[in-house]
Amino acid sequence: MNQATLILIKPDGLKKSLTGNILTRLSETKLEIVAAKVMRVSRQLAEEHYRHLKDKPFFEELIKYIQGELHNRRKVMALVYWGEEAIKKCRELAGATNPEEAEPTSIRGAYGRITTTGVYENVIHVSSDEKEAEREIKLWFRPDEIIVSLYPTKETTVKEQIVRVWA
Ligand code: IDP
Ligand code: MG
Repeated sequence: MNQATLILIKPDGLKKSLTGNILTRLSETKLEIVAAKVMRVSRQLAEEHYRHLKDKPFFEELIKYIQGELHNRRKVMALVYWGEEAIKKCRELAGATNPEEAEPTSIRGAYGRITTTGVYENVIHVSSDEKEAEREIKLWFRPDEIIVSLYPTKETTVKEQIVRVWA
């Protein structure tokens, strides 16, 4: 069954120059990259992305982490991978949430760490099921940023919107 999953290379992954390494590992899956971008993460996006963890004691630290404030790297690389069993394959390669419990050869096992303030810096995000993948992909990407048609779209007229174009 073909699935889509959101992958984020988190700010620690970018700071540690792991982008190439992580993409190489993910290419083992033979999945297709159907969207990719480097972007800043607003507080609103961070809170929405991690809304299921809102009541956790590490929530505030987690928001700072994904926004890049712990690593002085205010960006993430966001990608959508698509293909057969995409979620399972990418979750397996990523490894367990806690980097100390993750398989040593998994991405998180090899490169993650637990900070002294308690958030798991685990280098990569992978959606955990199809419902979460859909919610997250719609949160991080507009339909026209993805080269395949994953979910239903509609056309709408946006009036008086200010957009930036090349000068
Ligand atoms: P996942 O990233 O493996 O799907 P989630 O439970 O969705 O795990 O948690 C999102 C992120 O929050 C994790 O990747 C990790 O960075 C952080 N996190 C989750 N649980 C803990 C915890 O118990 N302590 C510290 N950080 C955590
Ligand atoms: Mg999760």
